[in-house]
This record gives sequence, structure tokens and C-alpha cells, in this order.
Amino acid sequence: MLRHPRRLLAAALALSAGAAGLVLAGTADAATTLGASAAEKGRYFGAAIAAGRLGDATYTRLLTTEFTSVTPENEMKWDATEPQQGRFTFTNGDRILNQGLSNGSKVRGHALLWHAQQPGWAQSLSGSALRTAAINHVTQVATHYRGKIYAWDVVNEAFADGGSGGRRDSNLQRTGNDWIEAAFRAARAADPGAKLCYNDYNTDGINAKSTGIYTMVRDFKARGVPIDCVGFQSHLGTGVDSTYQANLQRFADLGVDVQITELDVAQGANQANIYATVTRACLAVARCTGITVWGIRDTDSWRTGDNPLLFDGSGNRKAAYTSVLNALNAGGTTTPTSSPTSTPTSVPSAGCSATVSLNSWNGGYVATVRVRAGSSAVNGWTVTVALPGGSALTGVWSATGSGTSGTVSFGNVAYNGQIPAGGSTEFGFQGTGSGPTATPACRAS
Ligand code: G2I
Repeated sequence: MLRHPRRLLAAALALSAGAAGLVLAGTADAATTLGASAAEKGRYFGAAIAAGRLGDATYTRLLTTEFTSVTPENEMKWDATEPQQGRFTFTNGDRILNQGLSNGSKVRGHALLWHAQQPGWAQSLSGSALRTAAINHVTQVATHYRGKIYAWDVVNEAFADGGSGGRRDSNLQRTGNDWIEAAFRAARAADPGAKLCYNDYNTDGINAKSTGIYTMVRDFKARGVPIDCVGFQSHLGTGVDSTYQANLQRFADLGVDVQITELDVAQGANQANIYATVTRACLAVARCTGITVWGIRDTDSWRTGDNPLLFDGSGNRKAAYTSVLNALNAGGTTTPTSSPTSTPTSVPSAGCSATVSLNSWNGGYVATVRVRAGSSAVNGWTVTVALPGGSALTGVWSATGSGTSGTVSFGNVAYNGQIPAGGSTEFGFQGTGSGPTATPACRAS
């Protein structure tokens, strides 16, 4: 059977929802929790949570009944996980992880590198000492959580506010413009199963800042830098930009998932409507895989006095809650599926060639495939790879894939189909078992 990675994702979402005992698609009745309703649309609905609140019975009741994903509000940040250089403490991060996993939820890792909440020792480093320490941090933390994190915010808030569309100045930025891609490569090597996200705020529409990020993501995809998703924090005031959905869509069209990662909205006449607008925007973009709100009750929020969340301080559902639930239960969603693809029947011909390099470990691998044009330019390509028995594909980036075992094929995506004569591009996939050993076949279209 031919399968697309997004179908695998949908299947995985269904499985994780099933583990939480939720009723899935096919039922006539509207689901009655945020998580169950989102699952019916193939998406998760998550909350940022704090380890220190897990002893609060109302908090944990809401958490376990309403949400299907958790993000640590502070517990996996650099100051929390590496308070002294080279000495890692995962106690509170692990509490969040275990809370999520024991509830059948996804866990979003937040955040490997950020200019804020750095431990004092890192704040005082610069240059190659800081770069080395930062990459080591990414490697150690992503390795500790390997195989357990759905998506990592690898880099958080690296772009400047205002009209420049450029990078924010920081000690990390001063180590060289390539610090972001170095972080993503280190994260991929450490946890090849996690989706790797870039996350930022004030990106809630098409503006100079979001366009700067868009340009970076497009460049990363073209050069094979591993990036799988972009997080839109969505800390909103009393309005939402009319281009909110179009902005999500333009990123999705680059071949990355998009996620709403830190949603909260100032209390006011528009709060419920804005929540609904954001929810509908995610449902309308096939690659929007889920929504996370930044806290559970108003009293749990970092925005003291804004009352920006879905539950009041007593844990009662607000109008904003009902608005989100109704939006989730309404029709008009774009489900994360794709049109069927077909297995190539013709013998691969000259015109392009492909080579594969493997990063393997006991039980899995990441394959990086370089596709090269011959003496003529290529306008679209398909690469066919024979997987050894027992190997199953678990993810693909910078290509569309069909098949999960045996002979699998990969096609170019919009931005990497055209290769000039003598030029090359890259895509990758990951799988369980052993990686392919035979040279892949390449067919130019
Ligand atoms: O600032 C809101 C969010 C913006 N995007 C990235 C997120 O990581 C960020 O989260 C907030 C947390 O919600 C706050 O809880 O990040 C803040 C730090 O920049 C967090 O605040 C910190 C306080 O500054 C510390 O004094 C406090 O010890 O929370 C810590 C734990 O309560």
C-alpha cells in the first residue's frame, strides 16, 4: 500500500489519541474535550505546564482530561537543564515528560537554544567557546530525551522585532550566522525521531519578521539543513492579523509543518473570537499539526492580569474555551492527508544519480541522500531506495515519500525539483532497523 509521511503522522496522532482513550473520527457526536475534538481533526491540543503545579488537583484534572500534548514552560530551558557547564539536571524536565507520556500525550521540547534564560556561565561566554558549549548543550539534552519528544523548539526567538527582518543580536548570534543551522544539525544527529522546529513571536501574520524567518526556512530546505516545523507562538492582544492563516500556509508550502505553540489572548471583548479565528486557521492548513496554549488557568499565566487563557482561576471553562471547542467541532477542516502517489514503473535512467550516506545506531538510522543532475538540468526527480528486511520508514524531509518498507520512492518537493546541470540537492529520511546499503536509483522526469 502506498503511504505518504503525512498519513503516517495522521496514523500516529490517531494512535496517541487512542492511547488516551479518546473517541475518534467516525462518531456522529461532537467530542467534548479540546484534545478529543482536535484528535478528530488529526491534530493535538496542548498546554504549557509547570512541574511545580502538578500537585494541584484542579490543574492536573484539566490537564489530563483536556489536553493531548504538553510543553514544559521552563523546565527544559538551558538554565534549568545545565545550571553549571557540563552538569545536567533533568529532574523537572523528566517530570513534565513523564506526566505527558503517562497520559498518552505528545511532549514538545522547549527550548534548546535561546538568548534568554541562559545559565550565568553561558551568558559570560563568547566566540568558539560559546559555540562549542551551545552545540554540546543541544546534543546532550536532545540525547537525554531521544525518542520521546514529538517536536523540539531547537532555536527560539532568534529574529529581531521591527522592520529589519534580520537576526536579533545576542551572544549566540555573535558566534556566527550559521549558529542556527549548526544547532539543527546537532539536534537531528542526537534525536532523529523528533521534529525540529524554529519558534518565534510577533510572527502572527505576513510581516517583516515572519518574512525573515520564511527566507531562512526556504534556504534551509534548499540546502538540506534539517528543519521540520515552524512554531508560531501567538501571544495575542485584542486583535489578530488578517493574514494569520495565509502566513501559516506560506510556511507549510515550503514543506514544513506549522504549529501554534504558545497561544494566549488578552481578555477583552474579542478574546473568544480571536481564539476561534486561530483555531480555524490551524484547521484550514493541512500541515498545521496542533495548537498549544501557554498555560491552563488564567492564574497559571505568565501574563499577570491579562487573563489570557481558556479556564478561569477556579478552573471553570470560559467563553473562549467554548469558542475553541466549537471551532474544533465545526466542519471545514483540512485533514493532514495527501493525494495518492504512484510507484514508478519505468527503469531509472540517466539524467540524475543519487548517493546515500548513513548515520546508524543500534535499531535505527538517518539517511541523507544527495541527488545529482548529469550533464543536463533536471526538472523533477524520483529516487528509489531498497530498504533491507525489517527496516521501516518513520520520517522524510525535503521530499515526498511513498512506501514504508521494501522498495520505497521519494519525489522532489516544489523548491528542490530543479537541479542545474552538474548541480545537486539533498533530502533525507529516517527509519528503524538497518539503513539501505545499495546505491539508490534516480529517475529524472
Ligand atoms: O515570555 C513568554 C514566553 C515567550 N516565548 C518563550 C517562552 O519560553 C516564554 O515563557 C516564559 C515563561 O512562561 C515564564 O514562566 O518565559 C519566561 C522567562 O523569559 C518565564 O518567566 C520566568 C521568570 O522570568 C523567572 O523569574 C521565574 O523564575 O519564570 C521562572 C519560573 O517561574
